[in-house]
Amino acid sequence: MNALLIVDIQNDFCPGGALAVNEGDQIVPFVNCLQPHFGLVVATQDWHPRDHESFAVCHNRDPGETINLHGLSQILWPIHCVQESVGADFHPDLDQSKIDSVFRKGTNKQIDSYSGFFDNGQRKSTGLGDYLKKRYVTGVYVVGLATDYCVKFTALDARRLGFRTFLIADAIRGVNLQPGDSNAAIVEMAQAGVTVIQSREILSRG
Ligand code: VGL
Ligand code: ZN
Repeated sequence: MNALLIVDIQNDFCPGGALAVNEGDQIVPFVNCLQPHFGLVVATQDWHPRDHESFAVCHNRDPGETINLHGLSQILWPIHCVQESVGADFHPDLDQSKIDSVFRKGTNKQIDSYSGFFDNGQRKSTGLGDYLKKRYVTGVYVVGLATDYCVKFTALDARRLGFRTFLIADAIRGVNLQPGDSNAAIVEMAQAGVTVIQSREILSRG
């Protein structure tokens, strides 16, 4: 069985949001069209406590700076995706009716979690890997935000866990703190064994 994995399509990552990704909202129609083509649809949701230590304000620093956070390198972000806030909600146009389960991440204030499977220290699992394996998922198709962070680490972990992993390139967008970050992320995923495809390759088959 193949699963569509929708990564962090939340208001704060879309234009107007706290950590807006350029054109982040433009993937929503593609993602909605893709959903009926999958036996299982799962979403991840960045879900931070308001004092999360990935937030620059917690350290009197500016967003974009990098610090050592409890032993891990951490890019500091604007306050985003605070639990129960509108910014943490899924984009209003995202079809949620076909989502079988939502996995929330970034809930421990001491450690960030880009991947939908594990925190950035690979210490704690969200349960997503076991959830997929229990449902006999062998192929994982990744879409969402942002290409150079949560999409990348989710796809790399999916591959590492042994799933056939696909990246739907026209259904992702990146932050690009540095120009070219998203393209570099796609190359890194491809080199790790992730197959890069376009949504029409799915939409054109039954
Ligand atoms: C993300 C930065 C911080 C993402 C989440 O969803 O890619 N990026 N938190
Ligand atoms: Zn976050």
